[in-house]
Amino acid sequence: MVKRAGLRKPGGPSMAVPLHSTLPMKTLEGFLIASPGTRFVLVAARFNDIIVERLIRGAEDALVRHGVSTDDITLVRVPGAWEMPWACRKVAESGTADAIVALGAVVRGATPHFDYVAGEVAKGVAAVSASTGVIVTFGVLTTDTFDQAIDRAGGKVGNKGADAALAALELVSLRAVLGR
Ligand code: INI
Repeated sequence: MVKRAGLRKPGGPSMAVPLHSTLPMKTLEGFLIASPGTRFVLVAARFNDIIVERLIRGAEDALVRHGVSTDDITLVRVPGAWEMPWACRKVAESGTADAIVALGAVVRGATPHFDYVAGEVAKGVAAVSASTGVIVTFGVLTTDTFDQAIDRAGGKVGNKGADAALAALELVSLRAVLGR
């Protein structure tokens, strides 16, 4: 007899939640394949440049390895993470990008400055995507230490610039399915 995993009442002796759906539901998802001519804009802060440079290289490398031409990747530099929402909005409204990848590094210091900058860049970048409908992915590190940032910029925890670039690539492909 095949026993199906199913949802039981919360609070029961055991809550069996299926890890994979057994139902043949329709699933829409994107792939990591670029259509020729898809335009990506990397909006990157210059602050903490040692880290951000690695995020930029990670993003560029990920896109190129997945078939994006360097001619279709544009880099926009801004002074710091605080300026990124403004730049992302200008790029989004210009109609020149199929997807924007926001890249920066906000590292906690001795003052509350971090909290203001980190909070505003996250909210601001999300707001640009929500209000314009343009894909904007988030490759902005917010870490307690410089070492944690290095670890996530091509160090032992991967490269968040590459991750954000691949997320953008996937969403462009998903958008083709979902419609603009
Ligand atoms: N900008 C960053 O990108 N990362 C930081 O860690 C950071 N800290 O910690 O101060 C930072 N500050 C600069 C800020 O983004 C603006 O460029 C500046 O305030 C001028 O508007």
